[in-house]
Amino acid sequence: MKIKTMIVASTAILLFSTIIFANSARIDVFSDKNNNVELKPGIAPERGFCINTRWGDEEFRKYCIICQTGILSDKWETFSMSFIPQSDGRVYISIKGDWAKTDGKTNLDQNWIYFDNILIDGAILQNGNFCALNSENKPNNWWGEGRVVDGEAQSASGATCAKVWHNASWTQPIMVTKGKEVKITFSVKSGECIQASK
Ligand SMILES: [Ca+2]
Repeated sequence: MKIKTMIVASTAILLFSTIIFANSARIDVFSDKNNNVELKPGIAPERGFCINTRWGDEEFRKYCIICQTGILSDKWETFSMSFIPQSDGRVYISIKGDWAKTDGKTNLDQNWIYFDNILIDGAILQNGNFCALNSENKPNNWWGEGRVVDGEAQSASGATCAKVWHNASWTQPIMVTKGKEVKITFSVKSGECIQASK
Protein backbone atom coordinates (compact mmCIF):
# COMPACT_ATOMS: atom_id res chain seq x y z
CA MET A 1 0.00 0.00 0.00
CA LYS A 2 1.35 3.42 -0.95
CA ILE A 3 2.08 5.85 1.88
CA LYS A 4 -0.56 8.32 0.66
CA THR A 5 -3.21 5.59 0.49
CA MET A 6 -2.24 4.43 3.96
CA ILE A 7 -2.57 7.97 5.35
CA VAL A 8 -5.99 8.42 3.72
CA ALA A 9 -7.12 5.01 4.96
CA SER A 10 -5.93 5.55 8.54
CA THR A 11 -7.46 9.06 8.62
CA ALA A 12 -10.77 7.58 7.47
CA ILE A 13 -10.61 4.90 10.19
CA LEU A 14 -9.75 7.55 12.81
CA LEU A 15 -12.65 9.80 11.72
CA PHE A 16 -15.03 6.85 11.57
CA SER A 17 -14.10 5.61 15.03
CA THR A 18 -14.25 9.16 16.46
CA ILE A 19 -17.73 9.80 15.08
CA ILE A 20 -19.18 6.43 15.98
CA PHE A 21 -18.99 6.48 19.78
CA ALA A 22 -19.33 10.06 21.02
CA ASN A 23 -22.89 10.55 22.20
CA SER A 24 -24.36 11.90 25.45
CA ALA A 25 -26.96 10.06 27.52
CA ARG A 26 -30.06 11.92 28.62
CA ILE A 27 -32.71 11.35 31.29
CA ASP A 28 -35.92 13.38 31.29
CA VAL A 29 -38.16 13.51 34.37
CA PHE A 30 -41.63 14.98 33.95
CA SER A 31 -45.12 14.93 35.43
CA ASP A 32 -48.32 14.84 33.43
CA LYS A 33 -50.90 17.62 33.27
CA ASN A 34 -53.37 15.85 35.57
CA ASN A 35 -50.79 15.12 38.19
CA ASN A 36 -48.54 18.14 38.21
CA VAL A 37 -45.55 17.64 40.48
CA GLU A 38 -43.18 20.59 40.41
CA LEU A 39 -39.57 19.37 40.17
CA LYS A 40 -36.39 21.08 41.36
CA PRO A 41 -33.08 19.92 39.84
CA GLY A 42 -30.47 18.43 42.21
CA ILE A 43 -27.19 16.66 41.36
CA ALA A 44 -25.97 16.95 37.76
CA PRO A 45 -24.10 14.02 36.18
CA GLU A 46 -20.36 14.54 35.80
CA ARG A 47 -19.41 16.74 32.80
CA GLY A 48 -23.12 17.29 32.16
CA PHE A 49 -26.12 19.22 33.46
CA CYS A 50 -29.44 18.83 35.30
CA ILE A 51 -31.91 21.69 34.68
CA ASN A 52 -35.58 22.54 34.34
CA THR A 53 -36.58 22.64 30.66
CA ARG A 54 -35.80 25.98 29.00
CA TRP A 55 -38.06 25.56 25.98
CA GLY A 56 -41.72 24.85 25.28
CA ASP A 57 -44.68 26.20 27.23
CA GLU A 58 -43.26 28.40 30.01
CA GLU A 59 -46.01 27.37 32.42
CA PHE A 60 -44.94 23.72 32.30
CA ARG A 61 -41.13 24.08 32.45
CA LYS A 62 -41.05 23.65 36.24
CA TYR A 63 -42.66 20.20 35.83
CA CYS A 64 -39.89 18.87 33.61
CA ILE A 65 -36.21 18.17 34.21
CA ILE A 66 -33.60 17.47 31.56
CA CYS A 67 -30.44 15.75 32.67
CA GLN A 68 -27.54 15.01 30.33
CA THR A 69 -24.10 13.41 30.75
CA GLY A 70 -20.93 14.60 29.08
CA ILE A 71 -19.70 12.93 25.90
CA LEU A 72 -19.43 9.16 26.35
CA SER A 73 -17.14 6.55 24.81
CA ASP A 74 -17.82 2.88 24.07
CA LYS A 75 -16.78 2.01 27.67
CA TRP A 76 -19.34 1.82 30.49
CA GLU A 77 -19.40 4.74 32.98
CA THR A 78 -21.62 5.26 36.02
CA PHE A 79 -23.31 8.60 36.72
CA SER A 80 -25.79 10.04 39.22
CA MET A 81 -28.45 12.72 38.97
CA SER A 82 -31.17 13.84 41.35
CA PHE A 83 -34.27 15.97 41.67
CA ILE A 84 -36.56 17.12 44.49
CA PRO A 85 -40.34 16.78 44.03
CA GLN A 86 -42.31 19.70 45.46
CA SER A 87 -45.43 17.57 46.07
CA ASP A 88 -46.50 13.93 46.28
CA GLY A 89 -47.47 12.29 43.01
CA ARG A 90 -46.50 10.40 39.90
CA VAL A 91 -43.63 11.38 37.59
CA TYR A 92 -42.14 9.69 34.56
CA ILE A 93 -38.49 8.76 34.04
CA SER A 94 -37.47 8.62 30.40
CA ILE A 95 -34.06 7.34 29.24
CA LYS A 96 -32.85 8.47 25.83
CA GLY A 97 -29.97 9.97 23.87
CA ASP A 98 -29.16 13.63 23.33
CA TRP A 99 -31.00 15.86 20.83
CA ALA A 100 -28.65 16.01 17.86
CA LYS A 101 -29.24 17.56 14.47
CA THR A 102 -26.84 18.05 11.59
CA ASP A 103 -27.01 21.46 9.84
CA GLY A 104 -29.18 21.31 6.71
CA LYS A 105 -31.04 18.13 7.74
CA THR A 106 -34.69 17.90 8.80
CA ASN A 107 -34.47 14.73 10.88
CA LEU A 108 -32.51 14.13 14.07
CA ASP A 109 -29.33 12.07 14.08
CA GLN A 110 -29.73 8.69 15.78
CA ASN A 111 -27.27 8.93 18.66
CA TRP A 112 -27.64 5.52 20.29
CA ILE A 113 -26.92 5.01 24.00
CA TYR A 114 -26.71 1.82 26.06
CA PHE A 115 -28.27 2.00 29.57
CA ASP A 116 -28.00 -0.57 32.38
CA ASN A 117 -28.13 -0.83 36.20
CA ILE A 118 -30.54 2.02 36.83
CA LEU A 119 -30.97 2.34 40.60
CA ILE A 120 -33.11 4.81 42.54
CA ASP A 121 -32.92 6.17 46.08
CA GLY A 122 -36.05 7.93 47.36
CA ALA A 123 -38.55 6.11 45.13
CA ILE A 124 -39.13 2.67 43.59
CA LEU A 125 -38.09 1.81 40.05
CA GLN A 126 -38.66 -1.67 38.60
CA ASN A 127 -36.44 -3.65 36.25
CA GLY A 128 -33.58 -1.13 36.05
CA ASN A 129 -31.35 -4.02 35.00
CA PHE A 130 -33.54 -4.83 31.96
CA CYS A 131 -33.40 -8.54 32.76
CA ALA A 132 -37.18 -9.12 32.93
CA LEU A 133 -38.59 -9.23 29.39
CA ASN A 134 -42.10 -9.94 28.11
CA SER A 135 -43.04 -12.25 25.22
CA GLU A 136 -42.31 -9.47 22.72
CA ASN A 137 -38.81 -9.08 24.13
CA LYS A 138 -39.67 -5.69 25.64
CA PRO A 139 -38.56 -4.90 29.20
CA ASN A 140 -41.26 -5.27 31.86
CA ASN A 141 -42.36 -2.03 33.56
CA TRP A 142 -41.01 0.19 30.75
CA TRP A 143 -42.91 1.50 27.74
CA GLY A 144 -41.62 3.11 24.57
CA GLU A 145 -39.75 2.38 21.38
CA GLY A 146 -36.29 1.59 22.76
CA ARG A 147 -34.43 -1.67 22.17
CA VAL A 148 -33.10 -4.43 24.41
CA VAL A 149 -29.66 -5.84 23.67
CA ASP A 150 -29.04 -9.46 24.62
CA GLY A 151 -25.42 -10.39 25.19
CA GLU A 152 -23.26 -10.32 28.31
CA ALA A 153 -20.37 -8.74 26.41
CA GLN A 154 -22.55 -5.70 25.69
CA SER A 155 -24.24 -5.36 29.10
CA ALA A 156 -22.90 -3.71 32.26
CA SER A 157 -24.43 -6.55 34.28
CA GLY A 158 -26.49 -9.65 33.53
CA ALA A 159 -27.33 -10.73 30.02
CA THR A 160 -29.35 -7.75 28.82
CA CYS A 161 -29.29 -3.95 28.73
CA ALA A 162 -31.30 -1.19 27.09
CA LYS A 163 -30.39 0.67 23.90
CA VAL A 164 -32.10 3.98 23.13
CA TRP A 165 -31.79 7.22 21.20
CA HIS A 166 -33.71 10.51 21.45
CA ASN A 167 -36.80 9.31 19.56
CA ALA A 168 -36.65 5.68 20.72
CA SER A 169 -36.71 5.90 24.52
CA TRP A 170 -37.91 3.78 27.46
CA THR A 171 -40.19 5.40 30.06
CA GLN A 172 -41.40 4.28 33.49
CA PRO A 173 -43.73 6.02 36.00
CA ILE A 174 -42.61 6.30 39.64
CA MET A 175 -44.33 7.64 42.75
CA VAL A 176 -42.52 10.46 44.55
CA THR A 177 -42.87 12.19 47.92
CA LYS A 178 -42.89 15.93 48.62
CA GLY A 179 -39.41 17.19 49.57
CA LYS A 180 -37.78 13.73 49.36
CA GLU A 181 -34.81 13.84 46.99
CA VAL A 182 -34.85 11.16 44.29
CA LYS A 183 -31.36 10.10 43.23
CA ILE A 184 -30.87 8.04 40.08
CA THR A 185 -27.63 6.16 39.46
CA PHE A 186 -27.11 4.63 36.04
CA SER A 187 -24.48 3.04 33.81
CA VAL A 188 -24.19 4.20 30.21
CA LYS A 189 -21.96 3.98 27.18
CA SER A 190 -22.18 5.43 23.71
CA GLY A 191 -23.55 3.46 20.79
CA GLU A 192 -23.17 4.41 17.16
CA CYS A 193 -24.17 7.76 15.68
CA ILE A 194 -26.26 7.42 12.52
CA GLN A 195 -26.42 10.80 10.81
CA ALA A 196 -29.79 11.75 9.32
CA SER A 197 -29.83 11.34 5.53
CA LYS A 198 -32.42 14.10 5.02
CA1 LIG B 1 -28.47 -5.69 32.69
